[in-house]
Amino acid sequence: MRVFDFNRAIVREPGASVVSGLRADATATPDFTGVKAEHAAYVAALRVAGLAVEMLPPLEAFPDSVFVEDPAFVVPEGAILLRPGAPSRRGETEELRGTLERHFGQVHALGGDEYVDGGDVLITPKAIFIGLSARTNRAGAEALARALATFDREARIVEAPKGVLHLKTVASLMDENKILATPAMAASDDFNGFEVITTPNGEEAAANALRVNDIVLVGVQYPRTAELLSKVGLSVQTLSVREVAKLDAGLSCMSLRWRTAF
Ligand code: CIR
Repeated sequence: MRVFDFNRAIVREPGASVVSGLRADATATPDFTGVKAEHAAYVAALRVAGLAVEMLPPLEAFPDSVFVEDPAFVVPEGAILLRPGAPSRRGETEELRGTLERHFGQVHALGGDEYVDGGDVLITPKAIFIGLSARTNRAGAEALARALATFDREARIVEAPKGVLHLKTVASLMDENKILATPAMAASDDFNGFEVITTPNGEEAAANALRVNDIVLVGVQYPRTAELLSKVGLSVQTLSVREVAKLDAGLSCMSLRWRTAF
């Protein structure tokens, strides 16, 4: 089984409050109808790729809760309830607990001063990379690494480049041996042993792409990246992420994905 083979996903419908979500550029206000349309197209793409998608109801009290990847991390062996680094997002974790307990026999949790956003956790066949960022601290990364070790999963703690939201803002797995990364991330030694494909100038935001089964989802506004990926033999499907990008989000953020035996 490849780490990007999935048959299940959890997503959360965006609420109208999504337009008040956290973002670095407060002048770029997303449009609710646009976010809903992008989310619906994303869910449709996951279903076409073969995933059974469970859609959770919107949570108006948590504007960023559509980015369901951040409050948890899942692998087929179990789930880990994370503690998002942004105070406004912490309550999202509890809102996921029941759903994850229904799907997974083992559910771990972080505690105390341990903070991790799922956007900082990149699964690869070699290791699960945990990026230290403004959202993910060392105590959180180490606690997550210990939880993953109980599933016999090896974690590797790295630094996300300064000024980016998450590790997966700047890197994503394309196949067993290929990583798509921004030039800043590609310049680190973290992905030694992988073939690193660098995002073209001006398309750095394309680095938050998503490999799902046999396809790679890429933002439609990044045509040069899509072409680059097609040229190395990947099956690319483009989706609009114009509105969610205004919330510093991309394609990995909107689902939790895993594979079950049934
Ligand atoms: C936030 O700042 O938390 C949200 N506006 C965006 C979260 C994006 N999540 C992700 O990349 N995993």
